[in-house]
Amino acid sequence: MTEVPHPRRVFSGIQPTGGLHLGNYLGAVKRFAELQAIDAEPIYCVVDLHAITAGWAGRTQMAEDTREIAAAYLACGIDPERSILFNQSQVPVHAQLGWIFSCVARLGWMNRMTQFKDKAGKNAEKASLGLYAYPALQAADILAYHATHVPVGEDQRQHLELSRDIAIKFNNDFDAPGFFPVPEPIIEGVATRIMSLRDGSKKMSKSDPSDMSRINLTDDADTIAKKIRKAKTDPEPLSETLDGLADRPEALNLVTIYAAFSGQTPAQVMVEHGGQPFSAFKPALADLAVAKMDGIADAMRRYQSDPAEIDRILSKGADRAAELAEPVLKQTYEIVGFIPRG
Ligand code: AQP
Repeated sequence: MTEVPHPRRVFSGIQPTGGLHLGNYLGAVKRFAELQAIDAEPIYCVVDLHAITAGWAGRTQMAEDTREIAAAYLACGIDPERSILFNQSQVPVHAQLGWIFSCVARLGWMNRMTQFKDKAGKNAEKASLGLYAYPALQAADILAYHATHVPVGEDQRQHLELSRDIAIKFNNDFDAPGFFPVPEPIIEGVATRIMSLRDGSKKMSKSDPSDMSRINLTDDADTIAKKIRKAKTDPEPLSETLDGLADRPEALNLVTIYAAFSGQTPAQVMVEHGGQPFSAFKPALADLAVAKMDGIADAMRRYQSDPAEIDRILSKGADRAAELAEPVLKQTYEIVGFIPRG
């Protein structure tokens, strides 16, 4: 087989395991929307198959959570005419290719995944096989489209490396040089790891039991301002320079959020705000966050009030996604030597 370079193609996904927060927005979705100006037809997926790896929210909740993520994508500027927007379970290729990749990935690789260790906790024996195999399905999500670039937050770096290893090993083991591209993560900007507002050592997360730990995309202006006002900090004012925040993760997190919203570097934020007490910096950050998130919660409510329209957008996106993924699966089966139905 001759190696043909793969054209650039962007793919990323978000699990419907609860509403999106500021970390998902600054680290992922805002970037997804911006990439529409650079990339033709990026693919953005609501990865619902992944959402049952760590438990089931219930039938109604599952569908509502899926629509909520779709509404968040749309409200944050994903345009279904310029991007392919769909939910994963509508395109069976993901699961079919995921099986093949489960046979390519090595147990030793999976055993190193820190996210499995974090999510399975102390009782790993009771974790699902799906949670363990999750990164092989994630590789299938990406490679089903021969995607070459994957915008994600820092927490996904290790999974992306595994996707790269799977692509390389499939190409080698099945004697198909260059068939799957080796995808590159896009982990750019200052906001690739936004931390909890209650604990600067933990990332902001949907599954954190404390709602005060995160700013939700559905929060109104008063709630956003209150959460920033109450964010955990130490009693000292901001240091004069960024170096002075090295051992102050909560303060550094607030400066990082300010930088991400204002389009500055954290060092530039310190030129303007260094030395300020939090009684001055927090209100400035709250005003900025409220202004920059203005309209997102309202737009989400508007989309969510019309679930039939969301379902229509997802189905149309799934048709287009299937058009791209099915030929890749067909070629993969041929490479493996599976006999097709006559
Ligand atoms: N705190 C964060 N800072 C920057 N980026 C983040 N992402 C998640 N948290 C942060 C990025 O958002 C995208 C979607 O993530 P996901 O919901 O599919 O999975 P996750 O990383 O597991 O997100 P959560 O909030 O932590 O969910 P739960 O609590 O369900 O595990 C990804 O690109 C991710 O990097």
